[in-house]
Amino acid sequence: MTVLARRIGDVQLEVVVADITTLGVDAIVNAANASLLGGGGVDGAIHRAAGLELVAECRTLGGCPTGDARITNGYLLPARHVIHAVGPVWSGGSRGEAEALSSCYRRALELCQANGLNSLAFSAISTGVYRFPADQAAKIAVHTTIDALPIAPSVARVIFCCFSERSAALHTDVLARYGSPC
Ligand code: AR6
Repeated sequence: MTVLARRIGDVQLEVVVADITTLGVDAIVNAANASLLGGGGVDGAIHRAAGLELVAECRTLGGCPTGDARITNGYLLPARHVIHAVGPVWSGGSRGEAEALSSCYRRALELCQANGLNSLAFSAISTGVYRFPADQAAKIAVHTTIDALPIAPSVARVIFCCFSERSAALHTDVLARYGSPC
């Protein structure tokens, strides 16, 4: 369900409430851990829906540091690719958590550009098991994405895929201040 859609230049940005494994975009962004070998939450849902070939490809990557991201195929998912971003574990906010979370969004957009991708959907990285405060995370997600759009001119559509109405409201509050309705 689309909650809000805004246009900034040639790019459409949307807040939707959905299960990210159902979205037919060029890439969905997973909230992974540093092993890249799967886990619970959205990571577990993506691995279940993609099938075992996904974890087989992830094993070849040798993990990923916090704040960075890696791209794989999407296998049985409707999405062509999965971008596995490793968000920070929240530990009070003074250990570089905001910078690391921001870096996840920027790195995902860089990977889209490097692979010529047009559409991507972000999960709300770090806001579940990793306990990043959802309001602060939504601000970082939207602000970083908008700031980084110039580094990813291949991208024409960005979805902030929220799993709850509350998460969607937090993203909507920030995104509504930008661009024009579409
Ligand atoms: N579609 C969209 N969003 C979802 C879905 C889904 N199917 N399922 C959950 N979410 P989390 P984290 C939302 O805990 O905090 C894993 O075990 C959820 O409501 O999945 O970055 C990894 O392996 C929340 O808003 O990721 C890591 O070990 C958001 O996704 C660890 O959890 C992120 O919650 C990463 O923790």
